[in-house]
Amino acid sequence: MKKIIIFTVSALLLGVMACSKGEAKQADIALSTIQCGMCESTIERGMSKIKGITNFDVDLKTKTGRVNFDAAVIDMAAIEKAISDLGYQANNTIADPVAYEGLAPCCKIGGMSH
Ligand SMILES: [Cu+2]
Repeated sequence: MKKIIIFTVSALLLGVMACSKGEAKQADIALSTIQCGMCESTIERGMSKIKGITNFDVDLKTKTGRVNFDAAVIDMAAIEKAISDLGYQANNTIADPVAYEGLAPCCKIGGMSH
């Protein structure tokens, strides 16, 4: 009887741990339209509010975003959509046109050359 209880408790604990741990994944996303440091902070700040994203690092030089996320909560399509909603292209997901229009002039394509 005692053995069964211990087994049950440890199985429950394992289940809880698996749930809170989720499915940690990392991916690189091409952010081909970012222009400046403001884009970088817009994306990093915006992505920090998205559920399931644990970290988002933008590298302006390589125009790449490295995302750490919980695959049990969010998938790549939703992540790309969230970036698009901020006004930026993510891999092959083009920027939401309304969000793009709302960006500061320096953050639009070719912005740094003005
Ligand atoms: Cu910018």
